[in-house]
Amino acid sequence: MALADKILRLKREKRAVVLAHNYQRPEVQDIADYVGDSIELSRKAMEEKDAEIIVFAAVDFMAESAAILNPDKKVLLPSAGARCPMAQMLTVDEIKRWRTHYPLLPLVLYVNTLASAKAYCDVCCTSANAVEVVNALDAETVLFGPDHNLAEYVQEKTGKKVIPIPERGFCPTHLLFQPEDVQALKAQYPDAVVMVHPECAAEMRKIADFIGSTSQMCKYAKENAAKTFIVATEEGLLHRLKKENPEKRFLLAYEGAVCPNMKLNTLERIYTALKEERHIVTVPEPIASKARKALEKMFELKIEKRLKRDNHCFEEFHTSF
Ligand code: 5XR
Ligand code: SF4
Repeated sequence: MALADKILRLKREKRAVVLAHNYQRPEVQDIADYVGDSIELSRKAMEEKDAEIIVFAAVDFMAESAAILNPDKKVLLPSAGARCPMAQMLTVDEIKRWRTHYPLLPLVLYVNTLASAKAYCDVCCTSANAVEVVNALDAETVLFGPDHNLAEYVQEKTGKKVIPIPERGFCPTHLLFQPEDVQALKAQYPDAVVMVHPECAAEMRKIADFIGSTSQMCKYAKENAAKTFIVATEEGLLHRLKKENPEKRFLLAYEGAVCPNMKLNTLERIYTALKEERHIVTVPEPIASKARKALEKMFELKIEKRLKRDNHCFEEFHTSF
């Protein structure tokens, strides 16, 4: 029996759900119950009331968030080595140091942080809602970590002062994108629309037609009439974009833009993880409850804002997140 079929059978037997991040290998996305960004996936897991096991095909911090938001389920990370280097860049000691310097400023942490760091922040954000979260805060200056490019983007969009902590936290994969590669593709496809992830450097944001998270790119590509898109984010997203929009053309802005940690989750590892029920991701109390508060605050801030703007769009909040 093919490996994919073996996984599907085991999944049914064990009442497991496989969630795959947008950056997973195509064959992993294809056997998953849901494909999305980490928070979308964690929320999907919350809706799966009958599921006992969640196989979270992504990296460490994403599985941690799923475990925090789904304390009654067994969350498995198929590859124990799948760690996000950006999340490693902000330690608790570093946070404490900045907190001592700026005791009165709110600390906003991108979800790309470990649970131990989240436990020390006031509110979390994703790349999809960072601007809204910072806007909703009653403060003109905020501490923001760990991605300094996302911090800079949020500063531009909100007009608030956004202090990056650490000073230069970054995603090694998104920093590979260069404007010259996009310009070369543009010369070949002059009508192409350029979509850029906010973890990319400022020069990339300047040449973007659209800046957004992976989930926002999917939405934008579906709704935009253009036929060709140049995409500056991890290559895994192109599989989903092509699948959802078979009549459109998607070009990766730089062929080497691969997150090696995301790619550690192979079908073989997913099968073994499910069979042996490993590697179980747990977040000890009280870290989990503090981190959960910061995640829940993010959901609340966004709800309040939406409700203020339009009383009818509560549903929209859930689907567009
Ligand atoms: O770079 C990432 O880790 C991916 C991503 C995304 O756009 O999917 O930036 N993840 C964050 O937005 C976390 C949200 O789920
Ligand atoms: Fe981390 Fe970048 Fe990989 Fe996302 S793409 S998991 S931020 S290293």
